[in-house]
Amino acid sequence: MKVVIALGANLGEPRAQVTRAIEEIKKLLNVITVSSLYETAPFGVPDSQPNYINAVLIGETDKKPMDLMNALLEVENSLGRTRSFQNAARLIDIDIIDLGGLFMESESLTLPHPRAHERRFVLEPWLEIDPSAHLPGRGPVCELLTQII
Ligand code: PH2
Ligand code: MG
Ligand code: MG
Repeated sequence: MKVVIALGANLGEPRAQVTRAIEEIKKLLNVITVSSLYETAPFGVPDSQPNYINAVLIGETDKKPMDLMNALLEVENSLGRTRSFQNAARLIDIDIIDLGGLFMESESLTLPHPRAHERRFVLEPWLEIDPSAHLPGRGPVCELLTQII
């Protein structure tokens, strides 16, 4: 199945952590395309947070959703991620945006990512590596981007 994964970091050495996370993800699945690294202003969180480094990758995997999510959580942990509160500044964040167009909602995983459509820091890197990207249930990524202020 095709998988779209977003990465973000805004503590420590964000560029190094995002790059290392991509290398670790290459050990878990067949990574096909990786976007550039984007420096972005913190979105939906206090302005006092440092800027983020964001990227998006597209890959191919046979893993089941929860298995993939748990493997990605292990990558986060191996890079030193700790959790205090939602949207707290972090060393690394790895989110599944879309997994083969699957819709699911459980306590620990919602697919597609429920807030991806409003996040420029996800849509812009995604569009860079897939000009015809489509977010299931929301529409073409190029159109979603025009709806964000
Ligand atoms: N992640 C968040 C909240 N806000 N803002 C930017 N620019 N980049 C992020 O990765 C990000 C965010 C929660 O996951
Ligand atoms: Mg996130
Ligand atoms: Mg996350």
